[in-house]
Amino acid sequence: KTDNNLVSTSKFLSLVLRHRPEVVGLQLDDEGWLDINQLIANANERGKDLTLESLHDVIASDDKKRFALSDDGLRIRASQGHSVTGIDLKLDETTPPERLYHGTVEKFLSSIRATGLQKRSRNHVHLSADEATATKVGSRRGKPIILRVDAAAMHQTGHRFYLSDNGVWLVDAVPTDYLTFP
Ligand code: HQG
Repeated sequence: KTDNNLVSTSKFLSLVLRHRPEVVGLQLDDEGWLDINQLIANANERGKDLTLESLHDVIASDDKKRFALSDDGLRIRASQGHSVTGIDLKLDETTPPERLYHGTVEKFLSSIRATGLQKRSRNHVHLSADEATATKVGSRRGKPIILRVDAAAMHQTGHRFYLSDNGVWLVDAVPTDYLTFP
């Protein structure tokens, strides 16, 4: 398998498992899982080349470990990044490190200063544990701007933090008071 195939399969899985399971005629269960054999069968029916092997390749090699298998190996889900509503990943609430980071771009700053970080189309605001990761996240949209989040203070005042299986910090929102702008 070439990297191109893996990337394209990873993008397809992100689409199905985070945003639009209906493209393969399926619904995620309450915790975001899909049955692997059903996913493959339905994808194949719709002309999408997907095999058990390519699926396992992507799970193992994906650069951000975006997908996880259930313990019994029969189901797959995205570890974070969902916009599908009504699912609960059942992540444990976790005490965050003192500081977290968010990578964004200039054009969003005035809005972020006004309303804080909001989840927009996704189910959570995504925060990074280190500036290098936040820089990569911001770079997807242009010249990255890194905001620092006072996670300790947020946590102390009762905001809940969740850590996805692939190391992304998830919160409902970050009020401006807890943000430091560059
Ligand atoms: C911005 C990737 C205006 C926010 C990454 C961001 C991540 C606001 C955009 C994951 C705002 C939302 C998520 C406000 C936030 N006003 N703009 N009040 N609050 N924004 O893609 O964090 O490769 O939903 O700064 O690694 O960029 O897909 O979130 O620019 O983990 O696996 O609104 O996506 O992972 O964009 O990225 P997104 P994100 P994957």
